[in-house]
Amino acid sequence: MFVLTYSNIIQTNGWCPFCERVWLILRAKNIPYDEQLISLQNKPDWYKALVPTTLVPAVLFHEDEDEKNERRIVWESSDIIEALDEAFPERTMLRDTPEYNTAIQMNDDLTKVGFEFVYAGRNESLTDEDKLERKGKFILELDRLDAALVEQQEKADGGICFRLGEFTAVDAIMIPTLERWRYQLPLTADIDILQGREGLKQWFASMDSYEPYSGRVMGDEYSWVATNSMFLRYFGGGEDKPDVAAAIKRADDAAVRLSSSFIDQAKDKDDSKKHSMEAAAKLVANHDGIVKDCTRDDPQSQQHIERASSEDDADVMLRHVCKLLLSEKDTFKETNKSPLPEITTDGAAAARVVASRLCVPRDMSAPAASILRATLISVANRIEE
Ligand SMILES: N[C@@H](CCC(=O)N[C@@H](CS)C(=O)NCC(=O)O)C(=O)O
Repeated sequence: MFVLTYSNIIQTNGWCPFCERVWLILRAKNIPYDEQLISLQNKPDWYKALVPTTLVPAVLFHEDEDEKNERRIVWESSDIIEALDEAFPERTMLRDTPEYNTAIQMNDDLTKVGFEFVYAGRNESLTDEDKLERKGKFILELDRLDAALVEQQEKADGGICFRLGEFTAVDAIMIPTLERWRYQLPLTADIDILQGREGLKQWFASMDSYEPYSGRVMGDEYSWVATNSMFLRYFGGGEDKPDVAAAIKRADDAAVRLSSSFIDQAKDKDDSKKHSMEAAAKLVANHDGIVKDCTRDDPQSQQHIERASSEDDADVMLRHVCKLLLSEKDTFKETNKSPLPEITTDGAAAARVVASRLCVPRDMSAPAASILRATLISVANRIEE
């Protein structure tokens, strides 16, 4: 068992950086695992009984070979990573070297000053000068990391290069927070962490091309932008403050802008059938939940997105989209050729809602979501023709 916080129901947007580290390492080490998703707002009793801290992630190791059937539960992401290296030593993720320890320390320093800067808005006692000072410290640490990455990349002489050359636990530990900052800070703090930082840019390019990350764990720009207003409501320091309200509006507007180009965004993405199949499988497994979600009249999140009204049309639309995704042929070409089922324009509205509600990596991988969103919008456009 491997526990992730993502809820299968489309209502919560769980990102747990600690789960993501473990998830990525499981994939990088190619360890077979089952995942169990739990709601953090309403943790199941079995989980509370099993994990003393009740925090996620936790991993249940079980060995069925030789009928030993040993079961061992490990929690705390750092202990889990260590236990995974012990149990599966073929491709270790931890390193006992000064370079590794320095990289971990540098990341600790960066996240400390980064969160002190990001959450400064919540602290009423801070002056503008204090906030500026926090920003300065953050920028300094980002530059320090960038310089270390450039140095590493120079040794590697171009091509794929992780924090210490090859992929290690330090990359898995770094990526969840850096990914969030990459997409959210341009909106919330007017900071593009990649701007002028070639080392960081190269590192992201290496991560983006690393399948254990990009094939499932990676979040995408739209999901971070679309959930930004939720983060701001929780952690921004109060919606009543004009700058927080303005940031929420900026985030929602940016999400709407991005959603208007889902088809274009999918054009240069990996559109292999594997990803269409993944999207189709998710639509089938969660069909009833998705129909309800895109037509509900009391939405709990993304309330600015107007929901569709007919469950029947949503149902017909989703079945059609699923058929397109499952077809042997190119999904987009099929979208334009295949006859549309009998459906009203409310089916188009439902398709647009589902595309805007899809959240990565909660619901599926980034490549699968990219194909699904583009297919939904193409179908919506055809219905409205
Ligand atoms: N030190 C822990 C931290 C885990 C943690 O804080 N998980 C959060 C989710 S990001 C959690 O379970 N929160 C639920 C709660 O606080 O009840 C680790 O590294 O595993």
